Formats: sequence, C-alpha cells, structure tokens
Amino acid sequence: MVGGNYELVAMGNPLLDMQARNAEATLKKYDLKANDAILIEQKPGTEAIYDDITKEYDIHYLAGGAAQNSARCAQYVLPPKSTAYLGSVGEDDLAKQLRAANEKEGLHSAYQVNKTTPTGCCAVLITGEHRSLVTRLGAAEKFTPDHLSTSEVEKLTQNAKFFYVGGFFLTHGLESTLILAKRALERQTPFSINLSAPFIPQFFKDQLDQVLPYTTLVIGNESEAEAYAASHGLDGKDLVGVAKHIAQFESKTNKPRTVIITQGAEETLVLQSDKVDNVKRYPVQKVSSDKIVDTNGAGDAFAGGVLGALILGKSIDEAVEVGHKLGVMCIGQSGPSLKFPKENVL
Ligand code: 26A
Repeated sequence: MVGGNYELVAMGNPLLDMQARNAEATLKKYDLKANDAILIEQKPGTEAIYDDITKEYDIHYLAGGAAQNSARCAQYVLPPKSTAYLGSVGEDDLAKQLRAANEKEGLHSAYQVNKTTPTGCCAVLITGEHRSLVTRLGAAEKFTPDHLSTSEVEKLTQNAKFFYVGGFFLTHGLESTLILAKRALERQTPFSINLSAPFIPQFFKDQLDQVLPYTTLVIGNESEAEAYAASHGLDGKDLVGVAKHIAQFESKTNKPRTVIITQGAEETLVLQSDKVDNVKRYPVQKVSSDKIVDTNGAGDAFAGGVLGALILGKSIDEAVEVGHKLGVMCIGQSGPSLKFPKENVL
C-alpha cells in the first residue's frame, strides 16, 4: 500500500454500470419500475437483460456500485489519498475498468480478487429523469471476512477516521459489516451506513437492525424511509417520525446518531438522536429539466459530499450543502460521475 492517510474507509459492492438511455422498451419488456434498484434474482426471467441491452443500445460503461460512487465523491472534496474502498471483484476486464476509474479520481481500491467469478454489473435503464437499476452481483457477493484480516486492510481500518458501508452490502455481507462496525466502535470512530434501496429495510430488516446500533450516521431517502416504516411497524408515521425512530434505535456508541433523509428535489431532513425534536430542513437547489442528464448516482454523490465535508471537520449544515452541490453536479453528468477539472464545492 502506498502512503496516504485514507481517512475514509468505505465498503460495498463494486459494480460496472451499463447505462442505456431512452430505455422505455426494456423497462416495459421486463416489467421494471422506472425508479428502483433490484437484484436480478428478485425478478426471475430478467437474466437476459445484459445481453439484450448491449445489442439494443449504445451502452455507456461507467464505474458504479453505490458505496464506491460515494467514496469517489468524498475523495472529490478531500486531499489526495484520503479514501479507500473495500469490495470483491473478479479477475477480468470489468475489474480493470473499475480500478482505473478509482485511480483516476484518487480512490484507493483495496479489492479482494475472486478468480472464478466475474465482476458484478448493473444495468442502468434511463427513462427521462428516472433510473432503474438491475444488478448481478457476481464477485461482489463473494466477499469474505478474511479480507478484513489482511495486513493491508488491518492497517487501513486502524488508521481510518470514518467508516461507510452501503446498505446494499447487507444482502450478503453482514458478518464483514459487523467486523468493521466493531473495529469502529473499539476505536470510537464514526460508522455510517446508507439504507441504499427500499428492498434493504424491507427484506434485510434483521441484518439492518444488527448493524444500526453501531452507526453514528444513517443516510437514506424517502422511499427507503417508507420501507423502513413498513418493516418496523411504524404505519402512519410521517418521515420525521421514521427518522426519529432510526435516530433513537438502540446504540452501542457513546455518540449521538445523525439521520439524514433526502427527498429528491424536495428538502432534506436532518435529525440528531440527542435532540430529536429539533428537525432541520435544508432546501435543494432546483435544477431545470434541460440541465438533467440522468439521476444515476445522485444519491451516492450526495452521501459522498456529506462524508467528505464531515471528514474535513465541517458542520452538518455545511456538509448537507456540499452533499447537495455534488448531487446537483452528478445529475448534470452521465452516470455516477462529477465534473473534471474539479469545481470547488466547499
Ligand atoms: C445489491 N445491489 C442491488 C447493489 C446495487 C448497487 N450498488 C451496490 N449494490 N444496485 C445498484 N447499485 C449501484 O447504485 C448506483 C446508483 O446509486 C449502481 O451500480 C449505481 O452506480
């Protein structure tokens, strides 16, 4: 491992995005929701979608994987060599593309390599301002906890000042997430997660509930909060009520927990467990539809901006603002990417 502080250590599913524009026909053919994220296994009969879209569209290949996107976006605002990312990839061309994209943007790829399984990919179907994500995890779900005991990762996690795990990782990686969470707890280091998609709080409630007690920061959006409410018996509670529940969920840390709920173009809510009645609301800059290229990765960019700013010691108010700026920048670009040369968003 080369030098660097690697203050942020993120973990998730490294995926290569295969992005298709004007994909209405494919959405219809496979009966997919316009704005959703699913695993291919959740929808039998969808297996051919990757071959299908490569034949039918001019595919734009981009580095994806929600937590990996956020880590790259955090790096955007941080000094060089501030971020490292853990995940499992295959030994193939897709993995090469992911490493190259991370390297270009200064994110250190601390990948585990699985020699027998291809790198994961995600079909991204763009229709207007919506994006539908269909993921084949491949090597990403072969991540094993022993990667966390390699000397490189031990060192990374010892020096980390902030941890971030994608909720998506909980579909297979609970054990590894808990190992990281416990290391964070031992070192009194902030540990954050993202709810990632409605199906995580819906179908992976038990996993989520095991990880929440270690968290000092939880980021999600309104549809994920709704799914959380449904699986936690909070029917009838509004968004603030759900955010309060997450903030007040059992904690093993001695720090307050911050909960951030975004709502697309509507205001972002922030609530802290030590003052749950003081809900903060932050307006989002309006973007005219002619400036929107696509919304793939906007939520990840927001999260990355928040993480980067917090690591720089900014207040939560400032961090949300940086998150909003990166979210807006991302929707003006194709896929989960930001502007280069860099713009100052601090
Ligand atoms: C387990 N699943 C379904 C996933 C994902 C995912 N990242 C991790 N795990 N499904 C989609 N993504 C990524 O989300 C980004 C947009 O927020 C896509 O790769 C896309 O870049």
